[in-house]
Amino acid sequence: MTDRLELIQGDITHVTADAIVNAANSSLGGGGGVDGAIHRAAGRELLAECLTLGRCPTGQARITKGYRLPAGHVIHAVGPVWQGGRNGEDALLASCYRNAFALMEKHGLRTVAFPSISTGVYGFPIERAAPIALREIREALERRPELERVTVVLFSEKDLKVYQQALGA
Ligand code: AR6
Repeated sequence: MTDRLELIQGDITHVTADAIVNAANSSLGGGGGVDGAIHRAAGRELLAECLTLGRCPTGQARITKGYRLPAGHVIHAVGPVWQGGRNGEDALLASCYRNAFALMEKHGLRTVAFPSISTGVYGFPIERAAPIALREIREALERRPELERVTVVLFSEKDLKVYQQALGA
């Protein structure tokens, strides 16, 4: 199972996969962080498609094409803003991963790359987010034999170490 899971350090906009996941906001209108990088790399047609989708509530996800990205699709998942940890943030974060996998199944996609959702601008502590992300990914790999590869792309070496530690724990 874990042979289908990989943790790498890098820029998710360079990843070739059936889908990459975007850490979006509810407007789906683009933003900073990984969202800004994905929109810049995909080109303006991505924003045009996003704007046809309406708002996406926190914890949910929407799918678009990948346009100029090497990835075929973008799954836009809206993570929770960290509010101290007692406002359902853990469950909402888990729900992003689950809904992303549900979209993959619906569209027959087999390979996917995730960033560390919510742990940038949205302030979710990465030490708490990593075990939640990895639990959901492992569960999806167990349940869904059609999934060929799940890659988590960490932007910094420090973030990669946090995920590696959580994977080993
Ligand atoms: N590749 C992989 N990871 C990246 C990249 C990249 N190119 N760029 C940043 N990261 P963030 P959030 C990492 O802030 O916390 C946006 O404005 C980053 O280091 O992108 O979910 C949206 O529009 C961090 O570890 O997303 C929303 O308004 C992780 O990606 C808001 O930010 C997530 O950081 C969402 O905040």
